[in-house]
This record gives sequence, structure tokens and C-alpha cells, in this order.
Amino acid sequence: MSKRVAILAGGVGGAKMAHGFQHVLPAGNLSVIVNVADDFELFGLRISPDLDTVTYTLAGIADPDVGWGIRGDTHRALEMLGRLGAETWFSIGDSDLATHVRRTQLLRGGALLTDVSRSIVAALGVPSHIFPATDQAVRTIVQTDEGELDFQAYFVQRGQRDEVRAVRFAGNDLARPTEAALAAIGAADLVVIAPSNPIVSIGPILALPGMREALAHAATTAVSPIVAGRALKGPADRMLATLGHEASALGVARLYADVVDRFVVDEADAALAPDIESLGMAVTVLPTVMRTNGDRAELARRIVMLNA
Ligand code: FO1
Repeated sequence: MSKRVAILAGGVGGAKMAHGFQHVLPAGNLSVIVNVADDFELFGLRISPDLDTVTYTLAGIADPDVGWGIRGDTHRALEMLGRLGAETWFSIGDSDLATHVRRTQLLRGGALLTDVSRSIVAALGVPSHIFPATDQAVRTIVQTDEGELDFQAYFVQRGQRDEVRAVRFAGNDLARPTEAALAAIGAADLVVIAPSNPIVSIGPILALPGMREALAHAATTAVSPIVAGRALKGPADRMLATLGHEASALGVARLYADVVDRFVVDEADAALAPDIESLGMAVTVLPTVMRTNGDRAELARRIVMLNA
């Protein structure tokens, strides 16, 4: 298992998969390239939810109930902010708040988000590399019947209740993948696209100029985030449908057809294998639903073995 693996990941689903790979690979052999198009500013602080979710999970301190935030965190600062009249729909714990303060401090001092991530990863003793997909500001904007919404307004404040009519990544034209992300992909024996939302988690990473070309030279395996027509977590199934894609593993495979060599579907979707193969990729059927830490490690081990 001494392969080098690079994972493209969003938040909770990507973090779980990365955790499984971290368990089966030697320390230092895993790089996680994380979506930062969900990032936003709150209380004057830079929040990077997916970077933090991956970092806390790989550090073993993530809240196991929701998958984001820090286990056992208190919310005294947020309560006080509420008393002072601030909006509190985005639930930031006290320890989590320290991460946002430190990140903002380092960014204001001139550091790149890549440097900040390196510093936090080292401080928390994470034995893997975690990189933002880009150091530039790219922001997901969701078109709904209520108009355009910033991603966290759609996702957290409004609880994903709006139908998504279109998605755009503001700032993408001027952005580029980080050198660290491209180097990790170039050095990897295997690139894995985690079972994260293909539109708003993996989509912004693949949309970065040069990213699809970089992946075309790599051995790339994607794991379907849709099982039996339903998203494992979040609104990916509804989002695929309203954007005109099939809400199935096949619909996701179509979005990845130019970058993926192998597509992993759950046992519940074995019947889709021939249609996915006809897109020009190998299909492997595995149990993909990660309920326990053991499930995460077993899925990672089997994906590594496929590429042995
Ligand atoms: N998700 C929620 O549904 N509600 C929250 O209040 C919330 C707070 C939060 C705080 C810090 C953090 O790192 C993540 C947080 N998330 C919350 C998760 C997150 O915003 C989304 O899951 C991702 O952006 C989608 O990948």
C-alpha cells in the first residue's frame, strides 16, 4: 500500500473517503485537494468550510454527528454574537472560531491559503497533505427562483430549500490550480474523485483552468456520490435533476467522462455498469456507503488494490 494517492474532495463525503485512505497509506502518501468555492467571509473572518472539514477529520477531531466542526465544541462566542445583534445561522463553535481567526490573521499578513492550510495541518499533527484547489477567490453562486444566492446562503441559511436553476463559479476565469495541487496530481500513482457533490464540490475544482488537462494524464478513479438515485448526503440528486442531468451514478459518470478511467458504483447500481462502460471507463462495483471508520478504510484499500 505504498502508493501515492491524491484525492479531489468537497466537505463531509470527501473527508470520510480521505480518512479511509489516510488509514491504509503510509504517512505522507496522501494529498487531498479541496474545494474552496464554498468559502465566505463572516464576522470579518475567512471561513473555509471544506478545508476545515477535511483537516478536522484527518486530525481525528471532527464532530462525528454532523461531520463538520469540532467534536465537543462549545458555542459561547456565537451566543454572545447573537446577543449583540449578529446573525447566527452559521453555527461556529468556539474552538472552530480559533481556526478562522488564525487563518484570517495569516492571510492578512500576506500568506497564501496554501501556506495557511500547511500551517494548520502541521499544527494539528495531520499525517497527510491538504491543499486548497486554488489560492484565488472563486465563489459558487447558485441561481434560484429567488434570484442569485451565495453558496452558504443557499446551503445553510436557506437549508437547500430552493431549486437550483444554474450554478456559476465567480472568479474562475482568473483562477488557477495551486502548484501544490498540480504537483500532487503529477506525483500520484492514483487520483481519486471522492463521492462529493459533482456540481458544487467537485465541479469548482474541475472548472479551474488547466485542471481537466492535468487529470487527463493521471490514472483517475471516481466514486459515485449517488446510490440508487439518491445522494448519500445533501442536495446533489435534486441539483443534478434541475440542472438537466440524470440523478444517478450514470449521470455523474457522464460529467466525469473526459477525466476518469475508472468509475466505482455501489452494489445497488450494478445494473448501470454497461451504460457507464459505454462512456469509455472501467466500472467496479463495491459497497461504497461509509457508515463506520472500518467502511472508509475498506473502501480505500479496495480502490488501491484495483490499481496495484
Ligand atoms: N453546515 C450546516 O448545515 N449548518 C451550519 O451551521 C454549518 C456551520 C459550519 C461551520 C464551520 C464549518 O467548517 C462548516 C459548517 N457547516 C455547516 C458545513 C458546511 O458549510 C457545508 O457542509 C459545506 O460548505 C458543504 O460542503
